[in-house]
Amino acid sequence: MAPRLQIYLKVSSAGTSEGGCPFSGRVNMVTRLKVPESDYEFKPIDMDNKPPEFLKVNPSGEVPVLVDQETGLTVTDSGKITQYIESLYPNPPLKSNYDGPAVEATGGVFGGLAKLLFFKNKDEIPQLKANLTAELKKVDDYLKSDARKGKYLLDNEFRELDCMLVPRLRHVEIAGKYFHNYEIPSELTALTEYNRVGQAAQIYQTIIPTDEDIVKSWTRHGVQRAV
Ligand SMILES: N[C@@H](CCC(=O)N[C@@H](CS)C(=O)NCC(=O)O)C(=O)O
Repeated sequence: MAPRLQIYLKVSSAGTSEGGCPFSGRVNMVTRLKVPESDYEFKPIDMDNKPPEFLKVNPSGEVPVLVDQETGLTVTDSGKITQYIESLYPNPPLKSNYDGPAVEATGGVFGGLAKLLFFKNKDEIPQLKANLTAELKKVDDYLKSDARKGKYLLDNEFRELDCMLVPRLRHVEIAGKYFHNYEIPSELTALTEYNRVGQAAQIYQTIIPTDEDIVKSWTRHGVQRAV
């Protein structure tokens, strides 16, 4: 019998489930950290050639998607999927239901990057870069605050919120540089260190996409180099 949880993630160029989608990366890591191997199966989806079986499961065509064969439930959206996994497998606790200041502080990073990459005219690029930096500064401010209790976002364990943020920071780093020559400002010292430690974490190294797959994930949507 197929494993209970069927999890659809974006494919990589190598054909694995570690493609350049930060939402898939979040679910991929949470699954690996919590779910026994016998209970899940990753299904890598080629986004340029979505199989009918996948579109039947999620007609919107977005990844990630989780299908629980035991309950017949289909869950879309990375945040909902990771909460669902946490409800089924409470241990180890990844604090998927955490709703404190780190959520607010980290929530605008990916949107800031997307707005820059999808700029409408060249005149607005400096402002869009400043906006992205302002979002990153919110994370830096939080990391420098007393609310943070360890080397990762919440404490000394790589939690669900780290599974959310680290892949997004990798996109800022790789896509920001490639398309706009944008670099995370070095004065954001706490963020720079968090990014280094987070990307070095074993669980992220297990799923880290190639730079080419990150770039490809944006060019697929028409993003072009502005440098
Ligand atoms: N809010 C969703 C966003 C998921 C999303 O945007 N996925 C992208 C890939 S990274 C997608 O499937 N896009 C449709 C496509 O590329 O055809 C989540 O958190 O899961």
